[in-house]
Amino acid sequence: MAGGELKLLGAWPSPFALRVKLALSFKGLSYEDVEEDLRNKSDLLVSSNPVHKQIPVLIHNGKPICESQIIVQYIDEAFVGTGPTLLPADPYERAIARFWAAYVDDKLVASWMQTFRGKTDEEKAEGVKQTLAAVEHLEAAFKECSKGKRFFGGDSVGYLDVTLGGLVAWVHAGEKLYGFNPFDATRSPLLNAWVERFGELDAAKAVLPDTDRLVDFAKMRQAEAAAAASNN
Ligand SMILES: N[C@@H](CCC(=O)N[C@@H](CS)C(=O)NCC(=O)O)C(=O)O
Repeated sequence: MAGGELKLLGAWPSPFALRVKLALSFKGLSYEDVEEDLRNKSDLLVSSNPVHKQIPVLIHNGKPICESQIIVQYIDEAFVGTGPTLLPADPYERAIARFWAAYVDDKLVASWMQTFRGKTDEEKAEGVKQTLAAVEHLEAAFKECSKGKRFFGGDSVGYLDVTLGGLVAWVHAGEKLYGFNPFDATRSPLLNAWVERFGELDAAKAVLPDTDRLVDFAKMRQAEAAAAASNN
């Protein structure tokens, strides 16, 4: 069912909400952008995603869709003919793109978060190790999927570009905050160049938040966590 009303329940720093915003931006779809307060979730969010109560949720003509990767796939399928197609047309290539998209969340995001949030230096160091192992696989995946072209999707942005694209602003913020860029030019030259190339696209620039704003947000959250810990 193409067309109709689109409403996105999100939170501006969320890489998962950014993923959905990127898909909508590349497709050229307009939508109502609803900023959720995750400490005081709206009734609409809770009733739209009663299982996880998480953002992002896309509401299309009153019907909610949850989970960022599923939302991006839905957008691609429900708005065929509007903007570029994100998922590969070939079923095998589509399966490969979905495999790597799942890998991004299961391995890269999970271990990268541990580098920020690990409770001890050992936990953080293990996070760095696992992140770099995931990046090594993703560097090879870029080579395989892009076939020597500019994006995972080939000449233009595809599903994996959008999936990983939600993290691009955090790559820059994380580097500023902790001096750690998982996609550094020595270990992963293809992904390092891809991060820059992706961030330069107009449809991405329209959506990705400013690095300094993310840095300030992360520092504020760290200060709150430190204050809470010292009160316990
Ligand atoms: N697997 C989910 C992850 C979504 C997620 O982690 N959302 C976070 C914000 S980044 C959230 O809503 N957190 C609030 C909570 O868990 O209570 C997706 O891909 O959409």
